[in-house]
Amino acid sequence: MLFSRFFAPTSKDVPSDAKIVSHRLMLRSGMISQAASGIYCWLPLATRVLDKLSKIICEEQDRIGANRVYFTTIQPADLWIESGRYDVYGKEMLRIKDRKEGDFLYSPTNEEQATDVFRKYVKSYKGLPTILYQIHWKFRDEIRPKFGVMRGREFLMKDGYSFDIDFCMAKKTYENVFKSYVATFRRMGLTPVPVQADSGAIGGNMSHEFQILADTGESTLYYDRKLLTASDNELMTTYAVTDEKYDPVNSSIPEKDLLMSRGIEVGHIFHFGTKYSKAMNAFVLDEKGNKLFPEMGSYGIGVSRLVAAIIESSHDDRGIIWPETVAPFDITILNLHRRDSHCCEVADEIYRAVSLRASSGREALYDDRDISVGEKMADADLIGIPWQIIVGSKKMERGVVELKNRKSGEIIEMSPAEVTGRFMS
Ligand code: 5CA
Repeated sequence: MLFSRFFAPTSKDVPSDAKIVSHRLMLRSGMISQAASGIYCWLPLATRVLDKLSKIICEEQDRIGANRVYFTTIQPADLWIESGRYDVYGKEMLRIKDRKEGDFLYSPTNEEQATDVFRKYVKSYKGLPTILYQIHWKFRDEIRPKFGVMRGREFLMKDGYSFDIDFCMAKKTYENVFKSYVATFRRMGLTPVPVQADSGAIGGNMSHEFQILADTGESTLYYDRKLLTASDNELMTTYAVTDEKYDPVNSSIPEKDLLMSRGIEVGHIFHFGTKYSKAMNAFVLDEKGNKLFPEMGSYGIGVSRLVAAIIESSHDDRGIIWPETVAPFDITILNLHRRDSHCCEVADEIYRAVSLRASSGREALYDDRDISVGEKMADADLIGIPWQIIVGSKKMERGVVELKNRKSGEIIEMSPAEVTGRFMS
């Protein structure tokens, strides 16, 4: 992609109303454009990151046999009246009337709809277990949207719904999803901290939140220091709770081992048994022809919130530092002297070579804009692409270009052939 064609309206101005670093950096790097309070357009850089996150999520969901679907963003109110949640949900739900005065709503979550799809098609126990999931926009009319996309009103969520034959199988599914979430967040360059949680409006009796430690997080966590070194198997049982569940009097952890941190909730999983299957009469027939109400769970990831959470955990005072797996591009090529024909030739050639996807599989953003060297370098650091290939006339006199790692700041001089070779393997 040529930067001269790329829509990334970067800015040096620090937005005064953005209180946390991720919000400031998302605005300054031209990732988002506010449409209304808590409602944002996702511009190209941000869209590319959402796509990278979604791809990782889908690959990990595939591994546990979950099926990707699109439920609807607009749902008929009837489903929610049936489950009993239509009145309970209150003002967070955006209620809509169609032209025939029919009651609809914009999905804040899709338990009812998943249960409805399930009951229409699955009639026998042989159809279990089933997991359906989607990555789709949600709307919750939050009373206080804040911190940009961190707590928005419109946000992108991965939401999954499982149906199992009994509690034992449902627990197994829950554990599989738990492990797959740990793997998912790790692949995004994050260290997830799973904590036992309350299940709130979703209901249920087994629930974990996945938190990312950050001072700007809205949750307060109490956890055993062992959690920081726990193996995947130990993670689920190591003591960690949110402040809603923390009981200082009955805490089983000695004070010296108890840590307290702020965290950003990037995922939340729930087991809620037959709450929805019974309320919505979603049953299958068992081997003997008896009615069986599936044990259900639901599993969310805040995909759009993750973009902000990753920036909170990976930035410096110059800008974003994207982990390689989720970066909007792998490489940015900076042609510092657009009027120097030698620089242009070399930069063009490097761009052609590394962005030929068939051979390199890499995505490159080529900064061919006619702006100052300082602006180009500042934008590259702000946008945070993991590798910068810098082509400048001084170095070219010696036949070298620079390869800079955004994270470490390390710069290595290389010949153009070496640098392309480095990304072709
Ligand atoms: N139905 C379940 C899971 S499928 C559910 O809705 N869970 S949730 O309410 O906990 O939301 C799932 C995840 O979405 C949260 O962990 C959080 O990361 C994200 N999320 C929730 N509300 C917002 C919001 N207002 N803005 C951004 N992300 C949000």
